[in-house]
Amino acid sequence: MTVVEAALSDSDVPFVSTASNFEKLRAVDPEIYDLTVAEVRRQATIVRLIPSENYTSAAVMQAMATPFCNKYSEGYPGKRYYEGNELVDAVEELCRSRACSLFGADHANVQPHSGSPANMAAYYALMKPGDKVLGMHLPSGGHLTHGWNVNFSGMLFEHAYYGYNEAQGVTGMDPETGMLNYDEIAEIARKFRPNVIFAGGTAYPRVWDFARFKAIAEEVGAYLVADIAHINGLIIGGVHPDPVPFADVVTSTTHKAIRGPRGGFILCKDREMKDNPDERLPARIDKAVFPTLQGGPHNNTIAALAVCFAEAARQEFRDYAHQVVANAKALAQALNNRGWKLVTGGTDNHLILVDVMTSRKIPGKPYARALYEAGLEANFNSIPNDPRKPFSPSGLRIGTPAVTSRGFKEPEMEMIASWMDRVAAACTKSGKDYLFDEKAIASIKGEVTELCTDSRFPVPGIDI
Ligand code: DSN
Repeated sequence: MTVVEAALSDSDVPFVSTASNFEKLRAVDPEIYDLTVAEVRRQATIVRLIPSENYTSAAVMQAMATPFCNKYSEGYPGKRYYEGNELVDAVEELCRSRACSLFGADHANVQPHSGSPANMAAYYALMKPGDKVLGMHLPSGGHLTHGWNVNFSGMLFEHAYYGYNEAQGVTGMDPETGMLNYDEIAEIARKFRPNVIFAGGTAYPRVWDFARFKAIAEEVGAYLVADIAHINGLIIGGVHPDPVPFADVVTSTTHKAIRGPRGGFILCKDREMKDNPDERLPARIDKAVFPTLQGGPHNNTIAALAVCFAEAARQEFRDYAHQVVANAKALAQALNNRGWKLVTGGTDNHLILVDVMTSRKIPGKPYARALYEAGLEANFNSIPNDPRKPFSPSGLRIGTPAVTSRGFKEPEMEMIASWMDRVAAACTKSGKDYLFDEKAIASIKGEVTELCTDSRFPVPGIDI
């Protein structure tokens, strides 16, 4: 039985979401109710290793399920286009001020619907179509919105990349170690003269040197944008350097290591604009979000984000962030001990990029599928200079934010590494396809389920 079949079937593991008992939903729409309950069960019975996913608390989920979702409120606190926004204003003010105090920022905009709109707003605030952006090469670990050619950012703006791809002549990353090479990035910036440099990515397992990026940006007269979507929680927890003192603009999603609802936010300095000293950056950012890019904000999401920021300000969250990194290092070490090849050799943060093809002669995609059937949820991913195509690349990306949220520590990282080994051993090549030994996978799945239903490891927001 697959993970999804098991979740949809009448399970003997009665998980319920603590955010709601779903009784109204069941009465009105039994089909969506059934899928919801199945998803609760699925999330509780898998080991979530996707580094960009996490579990929100019940309090965050409850804030999302509030009548704030009914309200239109184009504009900003104190300046709306609809009546009836006094309480929405109070929520957004709280959310903005919590964001500023958590990150030490001058200004926060908490309205972006997600990370891509947050980045788009940064472009609109800082650039004009045709201007130049320098960002991390997507297959080397960057993000679509950092100037990739099929994305608006690569279509509207001239772009150059740092990373490593020999055939495409992309440099800025050490071919042997996979570490960013800041001297090469500076050289690319000197030649390209970007208006904006993006520092940040989705699959770089090492520390971002924001001070160095700032020096490069200053030398070439560019704005620096730090996209901290992946590492936001680590920055708050003090386990990754903080970009706020260096970057002009900081963009982020809200649902990764920080454990909030799905959304986005932008932080910025209160500085004058290069193209108009009479204009200030916070006003430009706000204008770029509304009215340039978005209409009404999602007020229930903003309420939930405010709750997430309150949770993230507590000591427990700092402890959590430290354990995320400790777990990632333990998992990387356990994989290294088993002879897996990891891009950069290990990790400084929450994620690990595994070169599955070199390690076990299996592409990332069939391996991720076999892992999932064994109850381990990860995603296939390109590695720097990947000889394979993006839809069937060499790598696998894993991370520890979600498993740390359910209380896994170093001993459980050993178990995960051992399961990863056994899943690889259960995969064989047959012609062009990769098959897996169903009996071996089912046996691993049994062990994974046992761990996931152990009362020591509850999923936030879901109770047995
Ligand atoms: N989709 C996100 C990730 O998985 O890293 C990036 O936006």
